[in-house]
Amino acid sequence: MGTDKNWYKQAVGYQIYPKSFKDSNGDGIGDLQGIKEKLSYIKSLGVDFIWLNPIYASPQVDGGYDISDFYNVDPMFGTMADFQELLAECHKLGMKLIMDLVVNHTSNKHEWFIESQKSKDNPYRDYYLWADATEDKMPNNWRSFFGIPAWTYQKQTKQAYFHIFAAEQPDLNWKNPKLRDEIYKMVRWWLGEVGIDGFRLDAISHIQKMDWDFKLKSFNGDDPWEPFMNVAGIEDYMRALKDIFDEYDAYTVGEASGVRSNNGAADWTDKKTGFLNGIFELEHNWRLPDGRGDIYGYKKVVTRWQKDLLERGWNALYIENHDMPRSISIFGDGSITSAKALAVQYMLLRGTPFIYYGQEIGMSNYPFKDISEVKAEDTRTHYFNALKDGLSEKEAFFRNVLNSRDVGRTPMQWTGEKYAGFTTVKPWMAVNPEYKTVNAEKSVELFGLYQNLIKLRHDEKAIQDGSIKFYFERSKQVFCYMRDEFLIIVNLSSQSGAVKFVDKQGELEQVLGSRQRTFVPNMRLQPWEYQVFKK
Ligand code: TEU
Ligand code: CA
Repeated sequence: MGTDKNWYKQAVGYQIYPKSFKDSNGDGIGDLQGIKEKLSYIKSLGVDFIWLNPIYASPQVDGGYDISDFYNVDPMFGTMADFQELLAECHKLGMKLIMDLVVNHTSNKHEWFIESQKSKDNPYRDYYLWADATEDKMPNNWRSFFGIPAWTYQKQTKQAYFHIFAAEQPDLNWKNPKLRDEIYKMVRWWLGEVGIDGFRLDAISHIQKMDWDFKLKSFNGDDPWEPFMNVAGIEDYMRALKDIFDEYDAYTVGEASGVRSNNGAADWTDKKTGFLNGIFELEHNWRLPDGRGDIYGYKKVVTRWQKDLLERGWNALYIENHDMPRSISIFGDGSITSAKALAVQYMLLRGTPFIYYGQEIGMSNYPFKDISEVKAEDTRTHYFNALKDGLSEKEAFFRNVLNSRDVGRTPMQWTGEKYAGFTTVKPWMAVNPEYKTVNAEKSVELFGLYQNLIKLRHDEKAIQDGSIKFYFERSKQVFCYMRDEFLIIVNLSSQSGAVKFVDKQGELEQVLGSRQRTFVPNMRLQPWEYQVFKK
């Protein structure tokens, strides 16, 4: 699809967490036919493509990021035929569809790993990373992102296998050419045979590891992840992937933590020589001790990425995803007014914006009351680790549950009816109690604003790949930038704010605004006020 190689610069993506979008067959779990039913809703928002979180066969230890068969859809979502229907319908509506590509690891129930475990000379042994160990001495002291050691010991061969997420997610050995060929074959199958339009590459900066004797300097900050963050040698694997993506004209966006804005990001996303069409930075997700998003920190990170990728490279923009709490809850004050300001400030930056299902109607964090309500393994581990580390129950709950990624994975709120119109039975995860007032039928204003922002991006060259210049960088609350002839001003605070332009702006006309306003160099902004002016 798509002959214009630059289409993604004016495009907007919509991310769907399939388990929570729409249940079509009354088992309480979202599915592919459910998504198909709702395509016209997605289309009406104006987006250009959909990114589906994993729908592959999976034991669901990590929300589908533990894949047991790359070539099949998990039965709870439907069949391959359902998938083909969904894809065809997307294309008919002029939307593309991309899928998660999870190739840092598989499930421990994948047939490769089942084989690999059997013996040291099994043909699949080197598909994974094994090293000599004893029950109480692991090959090194590296840690997993999920708060556990990065090694799991197996008696029968007296070795341990390596995993940077759950123990049920053994890491693949990219140094093995046979493994790489299997991955490349699978990538070709989805792009060529099935015909999807591209991938969101999961945890891709981790596929290369340092030698096992690398010693961790500390367990704080970024250091514990250093041995598997964008490690030298990864370029070769990325280049090989890129060659395949090009054959199929695929759109690709990477989750590439550890690739720095000023060192790597431009190379990874350079139009001619890069590997991917864009990458998500993960730095802006850092939170204040009270669990809130850090507006000033967010501004600084985003501004730096925008500047560093101005000459070369491309950003992928987002304020929510399946790993983060809802933006209205952590950056906003819970009001739709704040959700609107959050929408405007990021949708007009340079890059390809993504909207996480429900963000367009102002869905907020699920108010968990007790750890027993939490199913997600990693959240539970983090919570119980915090208790072991001496935190009070209240504190551990606050840090690791109320601000965990599960609070943003609740069923989509379609209507004010029972179960929010998502399903007809008790859903796999509770519906947010706010659904009677916050749902797709009620939230037309916020939805309408997203439509307008998407339209601006589609229509205006300046918003697509115009330049960017920042104002008031030291302001703790006002985010303000110029995209050629467009001036965007957003007050990201429930306090009023002020701006004072010293350089001459000339005549400006209002394009969008939370209230009517004539541009003057000195303006007092209302809480969460947004304005878009044009020269
Ligand atoms: O997340 C990966 C992820 O967050 C890390 O790779 C990240 O680099 C690190 O935390 C940086 O500090 C992805 C998915 O989005 C997530 O849902 C999965 O659980 C995970 O990969 C494993 O597949
Ligand atoms: Ca279902």
